[in-house]
Amino acid sequence: MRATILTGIAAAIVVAATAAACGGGSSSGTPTTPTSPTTPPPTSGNPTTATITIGSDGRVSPSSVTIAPGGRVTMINNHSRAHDMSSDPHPEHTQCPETNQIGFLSPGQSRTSGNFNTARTCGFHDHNEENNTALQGRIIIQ
Ligand SMILES: [Cu+2]
Repeated sequence: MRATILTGIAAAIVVAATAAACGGGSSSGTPTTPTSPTTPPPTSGNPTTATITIGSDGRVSPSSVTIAPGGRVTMINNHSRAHDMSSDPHPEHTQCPETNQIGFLSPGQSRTSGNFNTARTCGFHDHNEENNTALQGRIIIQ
């Protein structure tokens, strides 16, 4: 009689363990404490937008900007020549594809990047003047 009860308990434990194993992670069996439904992104205190101007002297100013994750950068071309603003490294432009949305800027033209969602540093350059350091800079996302 007693052995039967123990066997029954053992069987129940096996069933429970199997069910937990097959739970697919939906339930660990531990009561979950409700948390706030969405965790807001950490506010870094940095601005979500920044503007870089290519001046009449053919130099980017400022050459370095810092934005918060999710932010965007607008580049304005006030130079007399067109510039093709692209992500490092040249010529792949793969580091920060968001930068490549700025791309080719005719004189007087401006365009905004995509959203820089990942905290990192993104170098940029003029694809047509890849060695011109006056047209190089960085966008720091933090
Ligand atoms: Cu390039």
